[in-house]
Amino acid sequence: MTLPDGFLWGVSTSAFQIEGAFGEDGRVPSVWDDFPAFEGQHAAVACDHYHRYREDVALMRELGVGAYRFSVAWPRLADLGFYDRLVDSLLDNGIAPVATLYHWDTPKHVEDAGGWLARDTAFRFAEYAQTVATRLADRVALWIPINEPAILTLLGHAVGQHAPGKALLYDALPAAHHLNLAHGLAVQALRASGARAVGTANNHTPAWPATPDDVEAAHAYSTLHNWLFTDPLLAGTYPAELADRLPVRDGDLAITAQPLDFYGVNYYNPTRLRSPGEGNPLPFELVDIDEYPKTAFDWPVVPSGLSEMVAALRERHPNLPPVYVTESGCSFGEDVEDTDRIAYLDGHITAALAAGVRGYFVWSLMDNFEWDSGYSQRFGLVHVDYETQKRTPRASFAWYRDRIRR
Ligand code: GBH
Repeated sequence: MTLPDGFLWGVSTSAFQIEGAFGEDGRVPSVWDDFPAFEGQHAAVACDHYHRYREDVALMRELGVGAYRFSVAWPRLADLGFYDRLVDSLLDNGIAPVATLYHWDTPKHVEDAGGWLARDTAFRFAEYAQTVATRLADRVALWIPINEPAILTLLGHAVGQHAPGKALLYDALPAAHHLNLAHGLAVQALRASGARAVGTANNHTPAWPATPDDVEAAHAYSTLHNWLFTDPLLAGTYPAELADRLPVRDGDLAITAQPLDFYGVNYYNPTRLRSPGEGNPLPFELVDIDEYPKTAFDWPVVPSGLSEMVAALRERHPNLPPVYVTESGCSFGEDVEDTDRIAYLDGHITAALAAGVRGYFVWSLMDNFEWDSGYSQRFGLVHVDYETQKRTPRASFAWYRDRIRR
């Protein structure tokens, strides 16, 4: 199979999950700093990437990736020097920098001023985007303003499993609109500062009805998880069934629908739904998918879900820009002989290529702080010993390197 011209092989990480260095160079606290995680774990050191980035870039060079997707920490706005050095080091090693502006680490002072439930946060975010772009736009290849607004809305604001820990159910929906608005304003700011290519990265999941009677439940879930975050960006509309709950003002949907150079899909697994039982305030219930193998997180391994999802996106949005898989990966045990991860990646890369995507980014370069699950879940091509900070490439690292060479 021949790859499209300019196909990008990459790896992804995010600032909060790897950097550590909480108190350094003027970093301010974020909503995640003290959010409860598995066994009281926290990310104050994490992979100490802030101090070890040269070693990590050297690993990526050995891996042979053409691109590295990282995120800039909004809490580090006062001193962006680290990202300057990181970007230069990537370029010195022939790796294209792909920068996400925001991967969930909201500064605490922004949250205290209302966070994503406040419209004003979208404008504060655009100012932040402008500052980062002024500093890095001459060297960053691809920009992603916001990582997975769907997960931030649903887990962070509707059910409270992620920071900022709000469990507002449908009252979380204003956050979705403010995130979509922030995306559009940031795209404008990035372009005004000379950004080369701007897109997005959202989490998408095919919604499978458990039985023919559950089609409505699956539709309701897909509307909330998928379409609430694609329609305003790609069509300048909102799904009709949610429109009443969104604080949209005149002109907002022209802002959210900025033309994009690419569309990033973060894919992990499909979701199975059934109609809600009595007393459930939501129009669906999740049902276990048990006819596939599972990862350590218990997520079903379904490579075909990736091609199915890309097809669904193209069907709903015929103007969908070129697609990159901006995250795909799995958590398995600590073992460095990770044949299960190799099988996972092999299946998902095959599905991605069949779907005609323009790039594939493995989540993740190395084991890292998995949000509320702390260090208990390992997603890395590289094993990290959190006592010594020693990095050890797993078998999947060598496999991915060979796959890229091929
Ligand atoms: C991404 O989110 C994040 O961008 C990244 O920071 C994170 O480390 C990575 O994934 C791994 O988690 O239990 O079957 O219902 C992923 C969002 C939300 C995707 C939960 C899978 C659960 C599936 N995930 N979802 S299931």
